[in-house]
Amino acid sequence: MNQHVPLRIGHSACPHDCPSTCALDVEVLDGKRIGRVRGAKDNDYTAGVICAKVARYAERIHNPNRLTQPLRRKGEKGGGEWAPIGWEEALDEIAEAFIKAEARLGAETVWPYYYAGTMGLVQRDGINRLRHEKRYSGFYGTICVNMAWTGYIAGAGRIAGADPREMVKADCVVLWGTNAVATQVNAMTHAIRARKERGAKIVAIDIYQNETMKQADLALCLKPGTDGALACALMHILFRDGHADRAYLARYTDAPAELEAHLRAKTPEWAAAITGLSVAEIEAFAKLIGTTKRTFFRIGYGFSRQRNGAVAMHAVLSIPAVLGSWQYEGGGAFHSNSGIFKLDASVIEGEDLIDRSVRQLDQSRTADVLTNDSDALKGGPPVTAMIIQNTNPVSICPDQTKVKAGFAREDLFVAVHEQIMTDTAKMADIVLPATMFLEHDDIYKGGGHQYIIFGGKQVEPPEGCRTNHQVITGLATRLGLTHPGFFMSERELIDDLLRRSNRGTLEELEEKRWLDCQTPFERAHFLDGFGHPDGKYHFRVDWTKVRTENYGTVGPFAAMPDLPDHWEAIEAADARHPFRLATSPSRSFLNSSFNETPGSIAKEGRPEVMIHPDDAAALGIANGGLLAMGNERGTVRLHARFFDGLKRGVVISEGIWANSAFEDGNGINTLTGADPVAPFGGAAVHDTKVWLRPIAS
Ligand SMILES: Nc1nc2c(c(=O)[nH]1)N[C@H]1C(S)=C(S)[C@@H](COP(=O)(O)OP(=O)(O)OC[C@H]3O[C@@H](n4cnc5c(=O)[nH]c(N)nc54)[C@H](O)[C@@H]3O)O[C@H]1N2
Ligand SMILES: Nc1nc2c(c(=O)[nH]1)N[C@H]1C(S)=C(S)[C@@H](COP(=O)(O)OP(=O)(O)OC[C@H]3O[C@@H](n4cnc5c(=O)[nH]c(N)nc54)[C@H](O)[C@@H]3O)O[C@H]1N2
Ligand code: SF4
Ligand SMILES: [Mo]
Repeated sequence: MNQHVPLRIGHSACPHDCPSTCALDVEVLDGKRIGRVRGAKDNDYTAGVICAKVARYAERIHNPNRLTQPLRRKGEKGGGEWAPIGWEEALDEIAEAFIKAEARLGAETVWPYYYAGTMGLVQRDGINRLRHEKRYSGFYGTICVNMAWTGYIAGAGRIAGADPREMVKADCVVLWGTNAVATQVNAMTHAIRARKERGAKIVAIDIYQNETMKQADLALCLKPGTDGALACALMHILFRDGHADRAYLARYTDAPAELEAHLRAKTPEWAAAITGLSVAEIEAFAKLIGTTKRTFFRIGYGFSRQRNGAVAMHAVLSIPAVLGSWQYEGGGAFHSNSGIFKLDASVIEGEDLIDRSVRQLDQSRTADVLTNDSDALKGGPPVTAMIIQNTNPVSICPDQTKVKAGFAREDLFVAVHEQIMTDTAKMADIVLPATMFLEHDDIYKGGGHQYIIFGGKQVEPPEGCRTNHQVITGLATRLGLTHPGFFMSERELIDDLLRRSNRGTLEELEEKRWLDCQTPFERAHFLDGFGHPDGKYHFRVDWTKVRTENYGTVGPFAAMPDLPDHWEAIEAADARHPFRLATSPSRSFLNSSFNETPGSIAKEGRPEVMIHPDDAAALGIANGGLLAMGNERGTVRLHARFFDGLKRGVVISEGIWANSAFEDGNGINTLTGADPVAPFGGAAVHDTKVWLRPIAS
């Protein structure tokens, strides 16, 4: 192999579904191969630091297992037998299948299905242009952010917050329900700088002693699904001890007196019983934030993946409002910056063609949609044709047994455009090989920061791979579509997006590499008003009105608390299912991505479940022993790992392994539920009751 003398350093952005969206410097070895990938030093958010799995991206992009040839299924679905076919033939067959399905059952029987395997706006969202022009069923993408964003908007009115770089000016950084060391390493970079430079305290709140908790000065390990209780007790203490900022509350919030009265019963003793924390732990945390004006709440997604997640998010976000932390540089909260960019992607997405009467099918309920549940189908026709890009539902969607049954339906035609032979690609009728990000052009916006970054093509793809845009335009031509976006190149679409958004041109962006879209301090800290019409932070919530775009009304609205609270809606353990399972992220995989790369597999080992040694002893489970873990949805077989950094009755299985990595082919999502989460849908992947049983070897 060519010994790593880079021809040049190429510039890009990490396309993966990670809040960090790192600015990258890539060693380009020749026209086809890359060497090391590094974080851009001159980007002040990335600050030269990226995760190990992307640093060794060469092993993913040059993986011998990459798909490079369109394939047609031979034999039964999922049987693993394929015939190579040409690209033109493959696209012809997909277009024909779509036309036939539509003729039989109407356009809504076709479901273009995509998610955030790439976060590039052109390659990820271009599929919407196809579906809008054809009036195919819409994709209501709920699996990741729905509960979190609903809870955040309920309080703050929009998805934005303090400049994430301000964390270095904080005197206390609270990492709430995010395993930042694994899932967004840059948040850690900035938090640790605050500790080094200002002696800031780092607090982490999670349900096990993960790598982030180990780095914290104060690590609070609570029971899953009890964050709302902790938040209420903290606010109770802040009012009790005179640390609530009454002047701020009067000016910037809707119902401070009501909140204070409501919190009177939410004592530390009350919360200790619910959370499993000690009263002393709760008091110590409250004292720290009560006496530290510059407290920065970095609020993650993890704790929102519970059936009470939206309520919990709102309760947690209410703490900085009680403290008035928003007034200070280095204070306030940050969850996501999705609300600040205001990019006009109307051409990429074909927005001029949107027909709002077309049904939206809920991603989190894929199991029900594909097994013809009439509620999930909204009374419309079954789904009988799909094209899938950038997602791996047979692995990552809840209620996997049903998902598999859906994909096995003989009357369902599925085309999967993928980089590798995933669990989903295995179930396809046609498989199309996809480019990776360094092989195509795209534009990215930060979730965890405020930059727009251009990611230009650096190397030629393997012969046979095509971009998402090429596939979508290839289908559009065959379907006779006319939207101008189908006749533009990727670069033209990016340039158009920038110009429409008053963000300059592609040429300018290419030269600058990134654009800082940070809003001014006053706005980022909501000092010019929160995002509601009255400009106030809302402690009082009418959950029916939180989201205007809502395709999955679930409720139960009447049961949801209208002030910050602990809501008992989780899947509580019971006599038959004495454990609560969370499927927390692994450091070396990114959802199901990288679970195919040798370096990541070596680091993660094998599918395991972490269990408290005392629980294991009571069940006769040996360390490393094979066990069955199950509930009414199904059973998985994996190995036990003793771990005393979690509460008894809680078990953790890190990472989304390929289904084939499990002893019986059932992946971890066999156990998780596809029931829609309140109030507008989503997947409670960390909220699952299970039983465990040793398997004699
Ligand atoms: N290495 C790696 N990085 C990733 C990902 C990955 O899979 N691996 N996934 C990417 C994606 S798509 C996303 S959305 C982000 C998500 O990143 P995060 O915001 O970090 O969210 P999660 O990964 O869901 O979970 C974070 C933590 O929440 C904990 N948790 C679970 N239930 C509770 C609870 O009830 N209360 C509290 N306090 N904590 C709880 C979990 O144990 C976990 O440690 O990360 C992205 N980055
Ligand atoms: N049990 C459990 N389940 C979970 C979670 C959990 O924590 N626990 N997390 C949930 C969350 S937060 C999320 S966001 C989802 C994520 O679920 P997915 O979106 O399915 O996950 P990814 O692994 O990020 O990406 C899927 C695929 O996109 C492909 N891909 C990447 N780039 C491109 C491209 O340019 N073109 C094409 N055609 N394909 C591409 C990759 O090869 C990969 O196989 O999983 C959810 N499911
Ligand atoms: S996966 Fe996240 S941390 Fe790793 S390089 Fe990509 S954006 Fe950065
Ligand atoms: Mo996600």
